[in-house]
Formats: sequence, structure tokens, C-alpha cells
Amino acid sequence: MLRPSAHALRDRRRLDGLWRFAVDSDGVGRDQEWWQAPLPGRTEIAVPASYNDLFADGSVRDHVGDVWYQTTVHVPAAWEGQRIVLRFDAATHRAVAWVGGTQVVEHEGGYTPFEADVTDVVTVGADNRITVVVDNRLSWESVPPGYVEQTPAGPRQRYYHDFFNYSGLHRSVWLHTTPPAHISDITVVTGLDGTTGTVDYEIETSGPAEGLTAHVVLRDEDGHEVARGEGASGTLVVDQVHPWRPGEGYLHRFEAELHDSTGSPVDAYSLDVGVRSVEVRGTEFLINGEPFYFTGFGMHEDHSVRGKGHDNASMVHDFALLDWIGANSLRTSHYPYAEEVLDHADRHGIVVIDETAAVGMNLGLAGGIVNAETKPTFSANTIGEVTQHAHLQAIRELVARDKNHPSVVLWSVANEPESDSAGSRAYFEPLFTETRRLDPSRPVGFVNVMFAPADACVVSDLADVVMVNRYYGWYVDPGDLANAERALEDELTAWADRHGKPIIVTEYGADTVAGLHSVVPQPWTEEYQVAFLDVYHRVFDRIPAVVGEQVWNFADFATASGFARVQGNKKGVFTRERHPKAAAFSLRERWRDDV
Ligand code: BDP
Repeated sequence: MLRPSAHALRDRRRLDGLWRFAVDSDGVGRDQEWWQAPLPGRTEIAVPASYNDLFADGSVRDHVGDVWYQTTVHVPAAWEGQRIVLRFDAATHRAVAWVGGTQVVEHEGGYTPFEADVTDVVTVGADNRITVVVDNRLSWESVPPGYVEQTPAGPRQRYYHDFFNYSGLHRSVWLHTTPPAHISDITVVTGLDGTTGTVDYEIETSGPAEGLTAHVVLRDEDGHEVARGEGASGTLVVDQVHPWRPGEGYLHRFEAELHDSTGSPVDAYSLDVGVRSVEVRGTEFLINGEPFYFTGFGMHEDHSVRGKGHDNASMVHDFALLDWIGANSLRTSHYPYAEEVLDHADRHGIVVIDETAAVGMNLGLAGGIVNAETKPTFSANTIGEVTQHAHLQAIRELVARDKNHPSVVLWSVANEPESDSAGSRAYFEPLFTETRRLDPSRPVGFVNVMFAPADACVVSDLADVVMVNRYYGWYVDPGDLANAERALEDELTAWADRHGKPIIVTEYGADTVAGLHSVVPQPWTEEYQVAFLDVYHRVFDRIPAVVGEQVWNFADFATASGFARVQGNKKGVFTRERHPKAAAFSLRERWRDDV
């Protein structure tokens, strides 16, 4: 889905700011048609932000169900005759939107964009009221899954993943225009053979497109034309191309125009394109034909006060810390991140493992960590066909959104699902097939959980790479790093021998309270986190099939309440405020050549 753009033929307004807001504690807003009038009360909310931590009110933080957002926007008279689109970059986890009294769109899934053509609904040259209801409930039909438990004090949301269920309008809201006949989608797939780059492109159009032709130009960063083409699809060839590389996000500009029969442009759209190739060969992960070793983190969109609300200042700072520490990659654990993050990764040469929101599909893991009931994972009453349908849709929306980002080198269809049962294989096989059908150009994987080792996992053979999260020395043998080292080496060796694929260790880490110290390595201290990571690194360096290490986590983050969490998960190498723990300095020494 193309993003809003502004130039001579298109315009856009970002609707971020303060909106009216109401928590629908009694669940009456839909029946009472709250979109028909100003919302009850005088509460205001910041968009984008999670609503949970903005008010000093536990009942808002833990609210289960609908909240309402409303704003009024002036639609410029100059937009008359254009196609007008209302777009939400994300609404977590599902939403319905109205313009005035007319419902214009509904969407399921909290981390991908959706839009509505509102041309016939808005009044141009006038103020228009936009109302959105956002429902944060997780169920057996949602991705991620969960269930609402009825308690004497009211409903309580339960889920099987280890991060707080932040909700609301987490990303920007837009009103934008396109010409009636317009470019509705562009797909680029790049290749690199020696010094020759290729860009396969495909342009989709909508509206009265008769007699229109597409023209494309590719420019380098200095604005010089390096290739051009005509027609809705084709291949551009660039000799002596400047490729996109990890650490150097060199981008070309792909400019597409639609011309009418007189040769005048009726629409235009430009994209940044990084010319690079990705390939898995044996136990190697190749970018531009060269073996790539991932260093970095599983991250979270998580900050105090605004929760999962996107903010450019924090993003720039997080990327500065990635650079400072020498990380070359990140995983969008455990959901698609804001598109601004991928743009930034493209420009800065950070390699991305792009993950769906399918997390917590392991109901046997419920135990002490996530504090939910243990149930069979794949069954008619839990994760079943309807969930699978939502999961397929989540994959489609992720690939549609992120397919053109050079930084994205690998799709992750799920984090730590149950993967050692016949039910899991039946559930996952169609998901892998669909991901490959949608994007044959990138490897596909999923992240394996510790309880499904190499000889028990029945899903890993569907994947191009093995991604594993391991916690020897933390959840297993806590405090015993000598045994952790042996167990880790045995297990990774078994993966290498049995599967013969590149292995990326996508999580390893120890909870660490900044400021806790000990002369002998004791769990929860900064010294233990350093020693723990050292053990893992020694093992990785002994196993050639290991092609990546991503520490869990970049920073401390909020979780649901539970006796194993102290104001959240403390496995961050940085605190939630982004202050370094001792491990940050040891990672910096390992990952940077110049330190
Ligand atoms: C893994 C999960 C991750 C958790 C982490 C932990 O993938 O989301 O936060 O463990 O327990 O199981 O810290």
C-alpha cells in the first residue's frame, strides 16, 4: 500500500495532535452511535500514542474493550475533483472509522495501515468530523491471540506474550489525495550480479486508466538518471551500480509517472530503492553475494508515557545507540514497526528481520512468565482456522506494506509458536507457502522456542534459516553459566548438524536491574548480564553455522503484571530511558572494530 505523498498532483495532511477521547467503560458507544455527535466528556488525547499511560488512572491503563477518538478537520476546497483518502498508519488492535455519520472503514490487526476512499463522504471546503473506535481485545480470532477473563471486578485481558497490551492510535492518521486515475501500487525487486544492478518493477493503476502509459526513471543519490523505462512493468539495468549495503544505506530514487495520450502527467509517485541481493546458500546468509553476520537486537516499540506511540526523536536516538554499540541489524519483535523505522533502517543500512504480530501462540508456555491459563495451542477452541485466516491476512498486509524496503532481508512469520506438534505443522505450512508466493525474493523463517529443539521441531524444515531464542543460564540453569555454555553448544551443534541451514540466535539475554552489582556473577546484576553474553559469544564463535546474534532486548520494556517481572522486562542492554548497562560497553567492544 503506497503512503501519502505531496507534490504537484497529490496532497496530504497529517491529522496528528490532540483529539477528543472517551473510554467506553460500559461498552455503550456503538449502540448509542457516539460518532453522530461530539464525544461525551472533555478528555483530550495525544495522537499518536498508546492511551494506557497518559492518564494517572489504572482503570484506563487496564481498560478492556472500546475507546473512542474524534477530531474535526477542514478539507481544503482545492481538493475538489481529487480522490480523497483517509488513512490510519495503525490502530491497535482493531478499529471502525466514520466521517460524519457514515462508516468508511473497519480493520483488524494492530500494526499495519488501512485506508478508505472518502471522496464521496467528505464535504470539501468545510469542517468534517472523524470518529474512530479502537478495540484492544485479544481473542482466539486475533493475531496475537488472547482471551478476556470475567472476574468479580470486571473483565481482564489475558495473553501469552511478554509485553504490555498497549493500545490506541499508535501512528499517524492522514487525509490525502490522489488524482482519480492514479498509481495504486508499485513493487520493486532488485538484483545484483557483479557490478550490474537490476530493478524489476511493476506498477498498478486504478481509476479511469484508459490511454495512460507509465514512465519510470531511476536516479542515483546525486539526482543523475541511471536508467529509464516505459510500461507498467519491466526491468531496469544499471551498470556500475552503487549498491545498498549493510552499514551504508545507499538509495536510488525510482520515479514513476502516468501520462495521458497527450504526454501530460496525470499522476506521479516516487520510491527510495536500494539495489541489493539476498540469498541463503548452505549455512550462509548472503547480502550482495557476501556472507553477512547479524549483530544487534530484538527490540520493542516501547517508551514511558506514550507506550507504543511512534516518535521520531526516540527513533533517531535508538538508531544512534545502535550505531554507537556497533549493531548492524534488528528484528521487529514482535509486530511490524512504524514505517518510519524501516525508512530509517533503509537510509542507515540497518538490516531488518521483519516479523508479524504472531506472538504468544504457545499456550503451554503460560506458566509463571505471562500468567495466563495453560491450554492446548492448536485446537478448535483456541488457535484454529479463524486465527490462521487472520494470520494469513497479517502476512499479506506486512508484505504489501514492506516489500520495497531494502533493509528488510527476511520475513519472520511468528515468534516462538508451539512447533513440535502435528497441529503446528498443519497450521504453519500454508503460511510459509503464502509468504513465498507473495515474495519469492526474500528468505522466510519463524523464531523457534526452546521447548522445540532440533530433533523435535516439525516446522523448521519449512524455513530458509533457523532462528532460535535461547535462555540457558536464565530460564534453564539460572546462575549456572558453566552448564549453560555446554547445553547451548550441544544444542546449536545439533541444529547445525540436523538442519544444515544458517542459524540466527534471535534472542538470548538475562534480566538485569541497572545498578545491581556483585563480585561473583549473580542473576539480575550487571556483571551477570556481561558474563552471560560472553558465554553465548564464545559458543557462537565456535559454530560456523551461527550467522547472527541478536541480544534480547535492546532496552527494558513494559509487560503485563507478574511475579517474574519488576516493572516490566529488564533484559534491556539499555534501560527504558536508554541509559547503558555494563553489557552495552562489552557488546560495543565485540561488535565494533574500532573499539
Ligand atoms: C521469549 C520471548 C520474548 C520474551 C522473552 C523473555 O520471545 O518476547 O520477552 O522470552 O522472557 O520467550 O524475556
